[in-house]
Amino acid sequence: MRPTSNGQIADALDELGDLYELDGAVVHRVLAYRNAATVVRDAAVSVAALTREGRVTELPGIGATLEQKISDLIETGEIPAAVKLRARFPSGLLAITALPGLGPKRARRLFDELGIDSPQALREAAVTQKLRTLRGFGAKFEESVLASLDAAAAPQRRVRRTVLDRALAVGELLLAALRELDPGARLELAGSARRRAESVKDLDIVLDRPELLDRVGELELIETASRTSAGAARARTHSGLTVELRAVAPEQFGDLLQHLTGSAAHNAALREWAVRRGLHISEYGVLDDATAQTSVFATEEQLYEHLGLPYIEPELRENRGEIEAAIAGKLPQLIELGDIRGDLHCHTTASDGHASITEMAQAARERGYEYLAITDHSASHGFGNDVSPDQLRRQIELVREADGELDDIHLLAGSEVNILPDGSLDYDDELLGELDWVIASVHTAFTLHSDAMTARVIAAAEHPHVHAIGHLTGRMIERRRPYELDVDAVFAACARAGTLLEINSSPNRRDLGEVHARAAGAAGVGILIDSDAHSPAGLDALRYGIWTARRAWLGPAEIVNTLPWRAFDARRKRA
Ligand code: DGT
Ligand code: CA
Ligand code: ZN
Repeated sequence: MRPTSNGQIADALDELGDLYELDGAVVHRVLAYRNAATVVRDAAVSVAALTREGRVTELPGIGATLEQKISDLIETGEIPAAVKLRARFPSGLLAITALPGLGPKRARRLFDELGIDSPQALREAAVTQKLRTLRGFGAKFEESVLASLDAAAAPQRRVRRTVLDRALAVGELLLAALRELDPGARLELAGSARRRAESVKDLDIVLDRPELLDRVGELELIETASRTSAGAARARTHSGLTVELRAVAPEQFGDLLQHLTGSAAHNAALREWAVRRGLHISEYGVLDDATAQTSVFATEEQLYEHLGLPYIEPELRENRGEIEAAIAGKLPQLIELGDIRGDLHCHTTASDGHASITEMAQAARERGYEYLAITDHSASHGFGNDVSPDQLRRQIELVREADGELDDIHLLAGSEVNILPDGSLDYDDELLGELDWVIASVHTAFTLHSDAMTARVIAAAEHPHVHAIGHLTGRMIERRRPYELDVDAVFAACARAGTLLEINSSPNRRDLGEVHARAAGAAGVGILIDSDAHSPAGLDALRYGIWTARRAWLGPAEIVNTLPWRAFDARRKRA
C-alpha cells in the first residue's frame, strides 16, 4: 500500500532525516526534513491531496525539493534518496537511531568504532561493558542504553494522547467546516476538549442535525468516516485524531451535551446524588420516580437548574468536590481571560524570542494589559542566544528606553534566570538587584534526587531578588515527566518568602499543573498566569494557563496579575 496518510508521510520524512544524519549531512538539511515531518504530521488537510493538486509548497517549510520527495513517495511508495541511503547502512542501525538517548550521531560512532549494527549487538556490547571503551561513553551510558532497549522491547502501555492546543486547532476547524455545510446547525465540542484538559484521547462533537453525520466524510479535514449507529459517526482526521460525533434532537441537546462533556467521574457522582432524590439522569433526559415523567433539556443550564443546582463550568467537572460545592452554593468564582492585567514572562530576540521589546510591548498593549515583563534567558541556559551580564545591562537600558517611549504600558526589565544545581543563580546579586523582575527556573540537571531538587528550588524561592519561580516541575505534557520535588515544601517556602509561582501557559507545559496550582493557592502562595511568549502571537497562549487555573478552582483573588499596575507594583517582593 502506498503511504498516503499524513502520519505515514511524516514518518518517511523523519526516517529520511535520520538517514541523512547517519550519513553525516549538514545539520540544516537534517533539520529541514524533521521540520517538514512535523508540518506534515500537524497539517489539517491531506498532504497527499495537496501534493497531487500541486499545492503542497503552500505549507511552511516545504519547497520544491521536498515536494518532489513527497510526490515520489505517494506515486511509487518510496523516496529514492531514502532507498539509496538505506542500502548504505545495516537495517539494524536505524533501529538503534530511534532509541531514546541515542540518535544518529551516537549510533554512527557505535557503528564506525565498534561495528555495532543492530539492537542485539548493542545489548551485547553494553552487557560486556564494551561501550565504555569509547571516549565520552561511560558506565552510566551503558546503563541507560540497557534501559532504552528494555523500554523499546516492552509492549506500548498506553496510546499517546493529543495535547490540547493541537486538538483544539483541529476541533475548531472541524466545527467551522460542519457549520459551512449547515449554517443553522447547533454544534459543540464535548468531552475532555470542552473541559480544557491537558490532553485528549479523541474529540467528541454533539450536533442537532442527524443528516450531517452522513456528510462528515466530505470534509477536506477528514481521512475516513463511518456511521457507527443511528445517531453516531466516527471519523479520523488527516492529522490523526479520532472524532466521535453524536446527533440528537434540539430539545435534548442539553442532555447529550452534559453526558458527553463528562467527565465520567463527574457524571457518575451526579447520577448517584440525583438517584437519592428520585431522579435518573441519562443522555436522553431526567426521569422522575414520583411522576414517571422524563424531562428533556435543550441546554445544560436548564438541566442543572432542574436538578436544583447552579450551573457547573465544564472545567470543574472532574468530581473533585464540585458537586458538593454546588449543593452548598459554594462554587468558586473562576478566573477569566478578561481579568488579567499584565504578563510577567516573555522572550525577545535578546534570547530565543522572535520579536523586539517594542513589538512585544505593543502586542501586550493591544491585549489591554497595563504591564509586561521582558524576561529573556540568562547566561548558562544552554540553548538559544544566551544573555551575558553585559548584554543584560544593555537589555535593561533598552527596556527602560522602550518603556519611556510607550505611555500606556509599564515595562519591567526582567530576566528568566537559570537555577543552577546548587540553588544559586546565573547572575550575581548586584546585577539581579538592577532588574525590576526576576523569574527563576530550572532548565538543566533534571535528574537530581528529590531532596536536592527541593533544596535547590527553595534556595531560589528564598533569594531576596527572586519574584517568581517559573514552570515549577519542568514537565512537558505527554513528553517529559515532572522532575522529583517536594512541592508542598516549595509552597510553604514561597508563602513564607512572598515569592510567586507561575502557571506557565505554554500548552505543552501548563506548569503548575491544575492539582499543584490548587494546592499552592490553598497554601496561600500568590499565583501568576504567564504566557512565556516567544512572539507577539505567543501572548495568546494565556488561555491555556487560564484554563489550568479554572481547573484548579482559582479566581481573581488568587491570581496576582489580575491586580492593576499600582497594586501589582506594591505587591512585588522588595529586597
Ligand atoms: P478523553 O479520554 O480525553 O477522551 O476524555 P473524555 O472525557 O472525552 O472521555 P470519552 O471520550 O471516553 O467520553 C466522553 C464523555 O462521555 C465522557 O467524558 C463522559 C461520557 N462517558 C463515556 N463513557 C462513560 C461511562 O462509561 N460512564 C459515564 N457515566 N459516562 C461516560
Ligand atoms: Ca474524548
Ligand atoms: Zn523557562
